[in-house]
Amino acid sequence: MNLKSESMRKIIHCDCDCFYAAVEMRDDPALRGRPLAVGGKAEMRGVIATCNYEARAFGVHSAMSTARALRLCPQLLLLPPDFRRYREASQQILAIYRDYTPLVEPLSLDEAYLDVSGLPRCQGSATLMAEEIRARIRAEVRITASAGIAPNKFLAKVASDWRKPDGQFVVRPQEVDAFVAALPVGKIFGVGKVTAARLQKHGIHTCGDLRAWELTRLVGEFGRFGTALHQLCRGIDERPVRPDRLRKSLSVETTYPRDLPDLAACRAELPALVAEFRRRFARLPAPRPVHQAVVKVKFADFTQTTAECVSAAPEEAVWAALLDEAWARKGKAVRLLGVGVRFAETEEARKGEREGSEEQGDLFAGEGSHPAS
Ligand code: DCP
Ligand code: MG
Repeated sequence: MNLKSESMRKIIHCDCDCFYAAVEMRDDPALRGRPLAVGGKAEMRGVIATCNYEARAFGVHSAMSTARALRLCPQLLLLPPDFRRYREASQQILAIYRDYTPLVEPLSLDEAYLDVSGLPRCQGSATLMAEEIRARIRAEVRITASAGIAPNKFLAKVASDWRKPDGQFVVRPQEVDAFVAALPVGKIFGVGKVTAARLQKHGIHTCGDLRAWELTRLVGEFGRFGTALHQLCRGIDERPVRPDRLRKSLSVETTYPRDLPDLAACRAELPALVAEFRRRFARLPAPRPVHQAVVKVKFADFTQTTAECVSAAPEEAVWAALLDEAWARKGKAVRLLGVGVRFAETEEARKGEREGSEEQGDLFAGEGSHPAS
């Protein structure tokens, strides 16, 4: 670890507020002030992609079934997504970021990391730069964004949520330790509900609590992820902002609170995983050609296996066949299922690899994979 370089970096994480809904309200101001969601129809077993803050007051949120959202908020206005306009806004926002620094790493249509270390603008103040960037998004794209400013990606991303909507929050280097100590472990990327519950059983709620576990214990419990946990709970995250980062894969996975006893139970979970995969796919900052479909199965004994096949546009049936193949290797209860794709290798991706890319190695690891719950 290099504490000095850590404390010297200035990372901004920018995230637009209720992005799809904000674009809809911008383009039809009559929609403002009333609860609004973007998503699929309830009759089609649709899901909410996002909703404005008026709808959130009723408890509506992203990934909730539209049927449930309408029960919570019967007057909810539901619009179908229009990705053309969302992509256009996303491009405008990225151009604003790139006016500040070439070190911009988009995570999805409405989210990006910027490394603004050492820039002369705004007297070098990342706080002022974030203010200015947000003011420009408001003026030029006519939606609002929130920002987190911190010495690394992990903390910048957590911080951008702190003053949402239309706000920003700074974690200064000298504040990192106290800020992280108080964070619930669930705020660490890769710690889903199941892992958080497992830690909670040991009396561990916050990152501060987790520091009591030695590295060997964390690695014993969590494998390679244990090493990352050991650093993250101390607020250490050395991942660079990678402007050329091209993901090699996209996947979603779910760890089930109760093991799935047999193949039929696994099959029954597939539609939900595939639907979540498709939503995540739609949010990629840039469309990519698909090369392979992949299924991951982790059995109750924690052994895991993946099955894959070449496919340019996988349908559910393709993942279903892979699931059968992977499950048959052990033929027992399952704790985790994942579905995903690998993208076709492009010249750019090969170049990125030569330059030594970190954090995009495994299909089902790191920031790219999310619990689908
Ligand atoms: N999205 C989606 N399905 C999800 C989460 C998000 O389709 N489960 C889409 C819709 C969002 C966009 O991605 O508008 C950005 O996601 P965010 O998580 O940043 O959510 P919002 O920008 O909508 O809201 P917030 O103000 O909380 O950032
Ligand atoms: Mg957002």
